[in-house]
Amino acid sequence: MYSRTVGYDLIGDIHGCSRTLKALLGRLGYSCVDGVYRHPSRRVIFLGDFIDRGSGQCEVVAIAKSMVDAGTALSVMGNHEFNAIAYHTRDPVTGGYLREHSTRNARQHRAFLDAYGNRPVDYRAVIDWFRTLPLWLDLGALRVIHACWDRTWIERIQGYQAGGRLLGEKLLLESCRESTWQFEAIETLLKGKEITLQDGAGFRDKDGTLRHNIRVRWWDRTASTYRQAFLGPEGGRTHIPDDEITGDHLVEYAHDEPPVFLGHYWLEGTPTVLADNIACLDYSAEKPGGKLVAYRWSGEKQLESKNLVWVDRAETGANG
Ligand SMILES: [Mn+2]
Repeated sequence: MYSRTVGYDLIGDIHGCSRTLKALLGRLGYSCVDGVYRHPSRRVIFLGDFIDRGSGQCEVVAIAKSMVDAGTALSVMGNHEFNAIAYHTRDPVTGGYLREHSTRNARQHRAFLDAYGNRPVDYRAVIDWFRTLPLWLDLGALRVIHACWDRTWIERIQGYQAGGRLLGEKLLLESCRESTWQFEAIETLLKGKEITLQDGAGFRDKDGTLRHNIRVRWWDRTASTYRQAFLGPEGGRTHIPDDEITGDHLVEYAHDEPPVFLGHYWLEGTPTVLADNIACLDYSAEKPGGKLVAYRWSGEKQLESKNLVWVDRAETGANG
């Protein structure tokens, strides 16, 4: 059925914005037939982070899951799906939840918990579905991961799980214990490479939380200061010290490696590719001024900004 597939449309972090998602699928030429969005010759790859924040939690999950089930889409896991699994799952040893039910964690997860509050069966089914999402996809000519393609961690997980790229039971448990290598691996792959600012320097993030770590342009050999290496909303950059970076912030990703697609980084402004073979498609779909962004990939080795397609949040209404 999909032998005629000529390309993939990669879609960034949706965060419960169902109207924006439907508008973007329409713009890309997908139509809903028998309850499943499909395209005559293309498939979607979702970059994860379907949930939290927006008002269309259940509908976003339903659209994505129906597409994956029908083979009209693939998807990787985002850090919000990982957190949802850990929030739901108990540690078999301590009996406590793998992700603490603290006020802060509950607040971050509120829209999702509320959406499924009266639907415990659906809630469990969604968590089960999240557990089927791979941590990365390597299709040969393109790669997909939520935040950072770090081959060292990818290979270590493959060794640990006999090649598996799913979140196995052991990996889930170990990655929720902060002193383990599995914790470090999942942090890097799903939440990005972070470095600590010098001398206790800090900045306030979008939620007003004081942070001492920044997410970095992990592939970028030209970035030599903390401010240059910062990867995130432009508004945050001016708060980052322009001091030389001490220590290592790089993950090797050569210019001749296959294109890799990322979500995660809350970018702002006009979407552009980050490098010839790296594109981030997270443009803060749920924030005022945000966009839901796709890249129409048709086999090219060198990514081009002209292949980016998006829907402004404002077109579909607040929180849409
Ligand atoms: Mn996200």
